[in-house]
Amino acid sequence: MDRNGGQLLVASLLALGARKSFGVPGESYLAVLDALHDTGGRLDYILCRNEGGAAFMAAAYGKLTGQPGICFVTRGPGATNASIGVHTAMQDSAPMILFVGQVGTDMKGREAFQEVDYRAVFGTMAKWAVEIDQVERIPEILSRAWTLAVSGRPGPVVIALPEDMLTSLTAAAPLSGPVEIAEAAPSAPAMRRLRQMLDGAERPVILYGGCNWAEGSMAAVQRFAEASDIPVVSVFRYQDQYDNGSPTFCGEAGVGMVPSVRDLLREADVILAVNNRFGANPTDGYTLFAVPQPRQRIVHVHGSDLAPGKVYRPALGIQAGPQPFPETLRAREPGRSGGAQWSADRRAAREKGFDLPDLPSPVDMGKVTAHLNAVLPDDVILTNGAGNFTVWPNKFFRFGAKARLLAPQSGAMGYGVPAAVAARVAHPGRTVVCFAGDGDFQMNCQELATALQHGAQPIILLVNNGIYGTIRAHQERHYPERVSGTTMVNPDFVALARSYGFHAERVESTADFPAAFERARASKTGALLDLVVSPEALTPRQTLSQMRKAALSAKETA
Ligand SMILES: Cc1ncc(C[n+]2csc(CCOP(=O)(O)OP(=O)(O)O)c2C)c(N)n1
Ligand SMILES: [Mg+2]
Repeated sequence: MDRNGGQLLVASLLALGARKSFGVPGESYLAVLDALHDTGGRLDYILCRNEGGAAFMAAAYGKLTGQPGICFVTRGPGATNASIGVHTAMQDSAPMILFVGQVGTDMKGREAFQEVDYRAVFGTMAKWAVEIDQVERIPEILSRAWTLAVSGRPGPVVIALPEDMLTSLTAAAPLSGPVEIAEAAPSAPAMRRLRQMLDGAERPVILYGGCNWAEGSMAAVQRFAEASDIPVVSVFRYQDQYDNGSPTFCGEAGVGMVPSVRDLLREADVILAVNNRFGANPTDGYTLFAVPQPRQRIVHVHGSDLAPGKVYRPALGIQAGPQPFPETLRAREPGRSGGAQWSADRRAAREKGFDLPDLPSPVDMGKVTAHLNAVLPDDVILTNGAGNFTVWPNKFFRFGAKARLLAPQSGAMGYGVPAAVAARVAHPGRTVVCFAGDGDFQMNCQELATALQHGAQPIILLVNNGIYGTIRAHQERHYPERVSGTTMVNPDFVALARSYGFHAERVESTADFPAAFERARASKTGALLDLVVSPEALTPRQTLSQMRKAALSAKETA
């Protein structure tokens, strides 16, 4: 039976196990849309309002489920809108496949209408960027793309689909089953060497990252860390993968790294780094460890052979995935660590960090977050984009073993709302709470329509301070009293959310929050709470005025 390229593509995606996709339509891939029609929703197409939102949803879906998030967008304008999701999936090491329409092969290379050279544009942003020129090769390239997206260091793949290729007929058979990949397991000699190094260590630390953990394998890391008395630190925005209630958990090596985490990594003698990459945030801008030869002995365990040795020469590199590796860990003898007191001090410092002063704000986000910690279910999913407000879900929420955080390592504003919609698509029964700044929210608030259309509405907590707070803070520190480009005139967020069918309320005091939150949770339509927050309360411990004053007096003394 002959099929066209669109049908072959959709049949192959179904065989691989894809059930959800996110996209914005375009005339460049009508054959795919037509084939989706035939699936009767078996491959669901979540119709989004902007390709940036669609690509963020796919990136978040991949991060949450471990299956590639599938995204369909049109040529040039659609593809360039979607690029933010590709970049974010790459920095997050999250599996994703972006399908992009392409001009017909008869026009290519002429700068035809909406033409883009996808290999050139996405070549350095994605794990792989490819164009399918022959319809028969759709199954081969899809199989390779899916395998690449989920294996080694997971990440995004971009596939361009020339229009005439999609409408060509072929007798080629679609793929017939999913891709199954057994992760690399560590060798016995490598584990013996690791054992020697840990036995000889006085101040070992476990640093982990990545989103492709299984619950059982992280539980094995936790058992090992607890039995061996080794402190555990997460890289930027992966603190949800470890039970924060474990006495071994010492915090997140992320933006705004607290001194106790910085000291822990700086003073460590052996760092067992598992499934993470050494980006700028966990290394405090590449200052914590000497490049390329750190004083700390780094054992870098990663499923990709390209990870160990990137930036830092490891004392030992082990190619092993986050599933098989922890199962092979055997606890050190108790009391082996000479640094038990040292790590206990760091943990105590983390705990102290939860004591916050009252914030100078109508709604005090410290108290709001403490309330949420108490009332949210164990398997809650939190999401956020970028801005100072992220300190609340990222630094002040305690993630249990089942709670998840969808937050971009790329620091992309606008991720939180689409990620929350994707989380509701993936897990309709779970509570999903999006923290959004007023600037952050407005990057993708049009996706409330996507949420409405697909019955995938989250609860949105809008931290409304009227400013692009992060940038204002930098501004006051470097150019005090010279406000430029950081004050917003905002819409009526309550009216906006209601127009999308959401329950919405403005919350003007901390005392009003618990009841408003209960109404939000009870709402079947999703909810937005517009939280009135003072721009002064931009950080948990320093006000905007204090930043400005400190910068002015530093200028005077200079
Ligand atoms: C897509 C994107 N554009 C711009 C930035 C730069 N940026 C980082 S934080 C920020 C301000 C965020 O403002 P808001 O969401 O209101 O949060 P607040 O800092 O006020 O809490 C900006 C503009 C970014 N990270 N991502
Ligand atoms: Mg703001």
